[in-house]
Amino acid sequence: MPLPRDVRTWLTEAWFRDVPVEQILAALPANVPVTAVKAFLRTLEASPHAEEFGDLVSRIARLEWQGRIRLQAGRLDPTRRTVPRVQRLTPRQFIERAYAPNRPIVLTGMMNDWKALRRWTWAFLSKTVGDAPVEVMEHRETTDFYDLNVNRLSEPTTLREFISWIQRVKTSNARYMVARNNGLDAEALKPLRGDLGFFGGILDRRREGLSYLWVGPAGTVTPLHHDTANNLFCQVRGRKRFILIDPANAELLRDVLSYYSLIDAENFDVQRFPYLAQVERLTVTVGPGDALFLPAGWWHHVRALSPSLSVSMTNFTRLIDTHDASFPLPGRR
Ligand SMILES: O=C(O)CCC(=O)C(=O)O
Repeated sequence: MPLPRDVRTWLTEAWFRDVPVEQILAALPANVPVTAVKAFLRTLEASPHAEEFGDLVSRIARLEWQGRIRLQAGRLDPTRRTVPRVQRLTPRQFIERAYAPNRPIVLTGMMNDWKALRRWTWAFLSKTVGDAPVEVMEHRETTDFYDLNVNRLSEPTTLREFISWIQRVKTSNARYMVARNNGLDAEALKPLRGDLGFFGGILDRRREGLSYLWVGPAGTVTPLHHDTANNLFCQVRGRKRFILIDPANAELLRDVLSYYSLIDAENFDVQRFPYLAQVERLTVTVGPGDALFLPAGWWHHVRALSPSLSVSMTNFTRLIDTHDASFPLPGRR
């Protein structure tokens, strides 16, 4: 029986990190056959590409070490143990405190001019744009990796029907209108755009098509993942709890499916993923009028604590090329 891919990857890494064979065998889970492992290690040893594998593994080991150094140094700064909440920042302060250092921050008081904060009640939305055709992700409870299956799970409905369901259901993760389904660019939702503000100097109002709408009941969960764009996550109604993890925890990239992590951020399984014992989580809750800056690359897990409506914006004035992510994605080959 061939060894599973994750076991082969783990063995390859351990072998090229010069972990002694006895130590590798001692660390094997009980259900992995030792004879198959020994045979696999022999193929590694005999591989004509052993040098190239060795180079790659050494590079990964050094990147992980560099991440650990950064994290250890960061722990000396108590302000990094929480996500700061700051009242109004100038664009320059925003660049210095959050955007340039790639640090999450909650901006408060900067959405005061958003008409959406006062107008976007469920009744108002049903009345004004209730007929808008929207795509809602359905049956999310049927698979662990629902967000990877967003296209397959999306179904058309109207905003009115969806809002009425949100009001009826107490808490649920079964249905969620997520950013990728259909957003503020949809013709029928365009009347809502005038209700948004612009974060003058931080976001660029001329860059359209980069704002996304999230609508759902209490209980929606977006599992741990990282984006490839900087994101200003603006909470309009309801409350959401974010768990954030610094990308300097490079070990997290060992257990991924595309941009999603196999790790449950709310319940760390340290038995299965021992490196989690060293990983620190930052938790922050946002409510109406809060804008969370989510830096590109930061891992985040999001749970809605009440019926919620959010707009995420990626049209920053000082765009940096975060989309230049030309790495192969595990789980997608
Ligand atoms: O609000 C959510 O459920 C997820 C938000 C998110 O992951 C994002 O904006 O990148």
